[in-house]
Amino acid sequence: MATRRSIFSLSAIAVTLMAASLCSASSESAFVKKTIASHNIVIFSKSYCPYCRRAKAVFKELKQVPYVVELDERDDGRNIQDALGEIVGRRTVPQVFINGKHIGGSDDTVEAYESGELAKLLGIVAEHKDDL
Ligand SMILES: N[C@@H](CCC(=O)N[C@@H](CS)C(=O)NCC(=O)O)C(=O)O
Repeated sequence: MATRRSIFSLSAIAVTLMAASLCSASSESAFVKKTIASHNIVIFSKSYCPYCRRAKAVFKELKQVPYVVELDERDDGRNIQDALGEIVGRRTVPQVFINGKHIGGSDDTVEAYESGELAKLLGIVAEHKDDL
């Protein structure tokens, strides 16, 4: 009898943990989607990452202020990175979005800057392009 009760309790705990983990996964995914929808320029970044610094430099050059989510400075950063990875199909940072459109990582952002695509997406005129 006691064994059956223990099995029941363990099953209940397992179900609760699974539900909590599913809930948390969907809340991080909702955070990523809401952030992308609420800001013109979003960079999911890590504060120490040189590729992220390069992506930020692009927007500084264009005199634009991105909304930056520093994943390494948040307790839920790892889960957000997982959710972001599911959405864009990549696990690296930075990941850059403009007006809801996924631009990609640092290399993609620099390429889009150099081709003039970024300025076009932002509706601005880029005077001259520095090497970044
Ligand atoms: N080619 C990529 C390189 C990005 C990259 O390697 N980023 C590193 C951080 S500097 C990364 O995401 N490493 C895995 C991690 O931090 O989880 C780009 O242009 O964005």
